[in-house]
Amino acid sequence: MNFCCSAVLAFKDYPHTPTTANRTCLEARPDVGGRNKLRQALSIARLLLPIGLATATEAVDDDTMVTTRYSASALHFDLPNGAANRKSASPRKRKSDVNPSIESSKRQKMRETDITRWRCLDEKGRLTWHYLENDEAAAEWPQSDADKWYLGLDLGMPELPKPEKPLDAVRNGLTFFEKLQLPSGEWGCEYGGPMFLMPGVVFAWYVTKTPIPWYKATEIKNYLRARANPDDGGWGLHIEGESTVFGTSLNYTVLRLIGVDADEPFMIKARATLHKLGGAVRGPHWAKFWLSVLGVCKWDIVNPVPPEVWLLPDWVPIAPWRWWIHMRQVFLSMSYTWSKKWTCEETDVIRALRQELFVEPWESIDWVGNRNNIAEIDNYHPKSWLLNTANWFLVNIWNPYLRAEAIVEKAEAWVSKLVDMEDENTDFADLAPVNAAMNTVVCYIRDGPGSYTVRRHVERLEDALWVNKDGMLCNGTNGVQNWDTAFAIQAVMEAGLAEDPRWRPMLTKALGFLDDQQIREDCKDAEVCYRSRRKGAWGFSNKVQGYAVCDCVAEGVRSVILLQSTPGYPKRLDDQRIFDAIDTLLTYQNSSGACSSYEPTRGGEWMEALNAAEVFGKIMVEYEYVECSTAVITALSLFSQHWPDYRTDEIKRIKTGVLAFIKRSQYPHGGWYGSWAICFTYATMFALESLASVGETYENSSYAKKGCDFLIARQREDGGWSESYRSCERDEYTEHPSGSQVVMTAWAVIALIRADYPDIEPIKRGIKLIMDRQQPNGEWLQEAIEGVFNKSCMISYPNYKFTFTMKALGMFAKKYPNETVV
Ligand code: LAN
Repeated sequence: MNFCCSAVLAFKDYPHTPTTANRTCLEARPDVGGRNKLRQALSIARLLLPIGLATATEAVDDDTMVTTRYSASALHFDLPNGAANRKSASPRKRKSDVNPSIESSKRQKMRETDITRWRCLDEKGRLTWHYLENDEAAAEWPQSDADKWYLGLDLGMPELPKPEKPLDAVRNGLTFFEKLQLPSGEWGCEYGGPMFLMPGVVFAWYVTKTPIPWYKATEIKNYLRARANPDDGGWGLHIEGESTVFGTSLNYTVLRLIGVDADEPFMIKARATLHKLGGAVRGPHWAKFWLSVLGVCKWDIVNPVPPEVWLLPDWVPIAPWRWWIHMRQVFLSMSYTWSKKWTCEETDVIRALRQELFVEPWESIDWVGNRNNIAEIDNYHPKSWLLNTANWFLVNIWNPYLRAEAIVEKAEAWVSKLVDMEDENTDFADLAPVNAAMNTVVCYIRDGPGSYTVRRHVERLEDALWVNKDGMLCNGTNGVQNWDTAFAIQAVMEAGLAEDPRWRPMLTKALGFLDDQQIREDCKDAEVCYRSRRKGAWGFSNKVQGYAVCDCVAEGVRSVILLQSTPGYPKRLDDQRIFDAIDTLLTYQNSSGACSSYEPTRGGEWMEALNAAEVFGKIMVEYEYVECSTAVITALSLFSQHWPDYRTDEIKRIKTGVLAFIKRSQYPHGGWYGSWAICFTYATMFALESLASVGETYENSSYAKKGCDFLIARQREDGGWSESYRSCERDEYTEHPSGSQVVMTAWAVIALIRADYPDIEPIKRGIKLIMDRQQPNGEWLQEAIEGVFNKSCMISYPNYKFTFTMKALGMFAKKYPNETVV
């Protein structure tokens, strides 16, 4: 059995776990670009891009090519200018190539893009992908190492000397990782996982009649094929999950809208799965919403999303400003479109979808009766009796009898204003692609085709798209730039390598990026649109998105302080800018003591009873997070070492509050639940860091001891740790069936070293696993998915396999300088 097959078998329960087994190598390409040359190439490429787009527009058929339910027409894109010759010289294997269940004889019907023509453009941390159809443009703008790495192409990196000590492994890791640094100084990455994001983008394109170039349609199709469940052909909530109505109905619709024929075998298979699950009437609220926008469902099937809720006075306990920011922003634009009951133009493909997505004939569907019908597999968070009662009242009393025109107008106007403020504060990038797609639809309904707001939205949706070896996907945010860059800096610092001149240029560039990306101003009219202080903050991705996140501020300021206090680095941020960051950080403490993500908690946990999304848990309000709270106090501890007199009392208070929270949130088994990555291993690392920051370690703290014992008890035979995303869903530690994972092993090792675990042996075994998994070129390969949000949805952090592994190795090297391990 070859490795590809065994990888597929090993991940049977987790069918879409990416493996690198199917990466193939292209010839090494000479690196032609100097900085100026690159800049020149970028401007030529920018000039030439519209040409590519125009060709593409002509090449893409609209929905008229799919006329009947099972028409034989497939996605026949015309091949402009000899494109048939432009395939990559070496065949690029995609996941679908090793996946017999989705291999199709029809595959050759689909035109391939030439993988060597994709480029990721970095404009001060705004990352967008471009396909260079024109030979000259492609020659002028060569693929960078980072591009190649994102696309699964070989970088042609030489084998490095075999590491003798953990620090050698860090050096090798850095040698590779340095190649991936982008021109603005940050690291980029795919940020996929959720399978409900691309549908929003494609639906926004479709309803606004935005042409979809052939190369995008091709790569979206490739990606969805690669991510279809190998057993049943459907799609889940996220790439590792089982097929759901949510994932399958929306992604099937995406494929149809981009021109894929209903008759393709993989479409037939997906449809059969959807029908087995009961058809699209059994989708969750968000699926019903989108399908109604498209006119595939009727609006009667959607539970109410009344914009009137936005008219509630601020003191009302359920007023939307109190909700978790993602929920309120989604609710905001959704409520406008729901209120208008707006539906896009009816087309042949929409008519066809009405026949394809349901088990029963479309004309006989009881839309009202299916409002609360949801497939078990989708129903992660069933609606509460409170929400069901509220929905009943809205549908049967409020809407028909009490919803006066004047109230509706007022509510829609206020919601529309808030949408504008969100767009203005983010230059249309918006909080995340979910609300960006929905805001696009709002602007289209309100401002019409061709309006500036729609055009700018469409441009901005690009920021969340990504291309990897499997195809085109939509990222969870417009990137992970600040976050990954901060961790990269900290990994080198932990290893004690920052003063080594070899890494100075890389770190100086990274510092420059953080300098550039610090948010310098609060939002315009912040109180009106319920935004918090953000001056001096960093967001998760970049400055233009502009949402301060508690732990992103913490990791950002920590990295800046660390580097700026190391000899040989410029002082890019003066003291006042550091104080600005600290002032923002200090706004995050809740009355209970601990910290949340974007804002301090504004509403009670009981509001979860109004969670209408069904597919996610813990979504309605801000909670307190071990991860965010730890990041805050470790950053503040470092800050106080440098500026001991600044806001001393408040810093002391926040530290005390966080510590009490860490202690009371420890599980009886000794671990902590992680909300933003998987799961107990991740949060236990943070909790032990918190304890260590005040000197509580294995020897003197029962909490730290229990935390270490928890980890030690879960170490595997081979020295690694392996936690599955099921832990997040089930709230109990669950192993990943594919065996030890380097990222989790690194988290556990970091935790044990921080807590000063007395026995070096288990730590050494973990370190050995990390070193054994390192490739001869210094790289680590992708394993199972690392991140999570809202308990049920997983998300990838591809750079963690560099940043946390190197941090673990570096910390080990510092603590045990004479240990060789191998
Ligand atoms: C993220 C990504 C980063 C993450 C950390 C900084 C790691 C965390 O410590 C705090 C929370 C935060 C900022 C976070 C919040 C929720 C996000 C934005 C995401 C997980 C990325 C995608 C997700 C977002 C909610 C996806 C859209 C889905 C909805 C349910 C609206």
